[in-house]
Amino acid sequence: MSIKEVLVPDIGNFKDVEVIELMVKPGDSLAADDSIMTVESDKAAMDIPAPFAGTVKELKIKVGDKVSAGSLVLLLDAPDESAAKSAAPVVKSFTAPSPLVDADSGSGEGTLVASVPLPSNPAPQARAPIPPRNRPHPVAAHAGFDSAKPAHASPSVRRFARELGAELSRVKGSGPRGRILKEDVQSWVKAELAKPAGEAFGLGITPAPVIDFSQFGEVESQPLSRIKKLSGANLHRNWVTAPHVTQFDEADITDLEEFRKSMQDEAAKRGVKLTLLAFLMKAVVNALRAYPNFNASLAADGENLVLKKYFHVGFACDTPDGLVVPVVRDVNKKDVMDIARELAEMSDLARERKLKVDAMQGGCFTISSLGGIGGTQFTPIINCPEVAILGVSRSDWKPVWNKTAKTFEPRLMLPLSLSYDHRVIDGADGARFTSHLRAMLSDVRRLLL
Ligand code: CAO
Repeated sequence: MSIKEVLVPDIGNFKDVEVIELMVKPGDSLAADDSIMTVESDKAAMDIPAPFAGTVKELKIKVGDKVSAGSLVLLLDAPDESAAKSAAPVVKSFTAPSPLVDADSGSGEGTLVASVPLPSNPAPQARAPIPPRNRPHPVAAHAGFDSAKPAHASPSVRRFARELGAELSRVKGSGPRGRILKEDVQSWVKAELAKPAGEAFGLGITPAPVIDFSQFGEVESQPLSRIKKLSGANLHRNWVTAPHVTQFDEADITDLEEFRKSMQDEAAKRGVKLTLLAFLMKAVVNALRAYPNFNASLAADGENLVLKKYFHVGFACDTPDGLVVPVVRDVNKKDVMDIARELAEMSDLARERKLKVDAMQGGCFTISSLGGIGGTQFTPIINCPEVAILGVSRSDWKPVWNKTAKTFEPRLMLPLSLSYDHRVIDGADGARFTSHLRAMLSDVRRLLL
């Protein structure tokens, strides 16, 4: 081991720049490239890294000092090997500079943070000239995440904030001239983590008050089923993250119901209950083909839409333990009888808790039918990452103007509620999709095409 001097390296045209931050103190063990200090001119700030590993013996500068290339920074107790390396004519760390783009910087012009190790105090005869491209690259001193509120922070603090995912524009600086220090970032992250979930995401959701309901009357507490807990969390996330719009419509299913009933006996002979839901599945696939954006998911990067070439349709199934969504695969390749049989089998399995996990995966679109129960309309929650869901309510006989618009005819009308993710689907397409469905359902022959 020997005591080596660490000098300010060649920092280009910068002279008499101020030391604004010291990251080390006597006794600290440093690895090569660890940041020692940050210097700042009126235009830029840059970190000065340790040229080699060692223990800080003595600091020769303090915050506020002005330094230039060659100024003595500190004494480092370093292994003789490091010293020998640093004195070599070609310094190893100079051969592969890899400046990192400073993603926090909003200036957009050459905002690079130098992470290039620099030689500090090679013996004069061994000092290698520093090629300009290998000099530390300054970052704009006041470049911020949000240009409306510039963040004033050193490259190392920016890097630290980036590692923790902290937005510097939201951190209040306690350093000189409002500069953001590492401790400020730490405090900000701690405070964010302490906030209730909704608030931390910037939703400003007031936490629900804890109420003792027994003060108002007799109560009984029952644990939520595992399915309710899981689906509850997913429904909440889907409701909060996907901007929902619900499009309402009505389909005339008079002829469809007549046809379905006329087929009941034949279906029964094949051991099938031919349900409306099976026809709805066929109609939905037809509409998904016509409007492929509905058979899609947003990619995780939020930059792409993943269009699916398969047609797996889920259906909400009410079970004693809560809501599950079995998925009928390749609906486009099956006839209504097969679909009806599968719907019945899957519903039974779901209610007996025997449905396998993979039978609930891979859905492209979901149908939630409450028609067998009642209600006129409802707004279903999208089963993300799908982008739309069709709600079906109870059909009802209604007086509808006939084609001549002179008399009313009793028609069986089926209420439809299509909720869609407005990030992916525009209102016009939402209305086109339900109109397409209406056309399919009001003329059963179309379903065969
Ligand atoms: N309008 C009027 N009657 C309807 C109807 C509609 N839209 N849909 C079904 N029916 C009638 C049927 O004709 C049948 O009557 P019959 O027994 O006299 O023939 C009865 O309701 C039962 O219908 P079905 O056997 O076809 O079953 P279904 O399609 O109504 O239900 C299933 C199947 C799995 C969807 C249902 O059991 C279920 O779980 N529904 C609840 C779904 C749910 O909870 N959704 C909300 C999720 S939150 O978004």
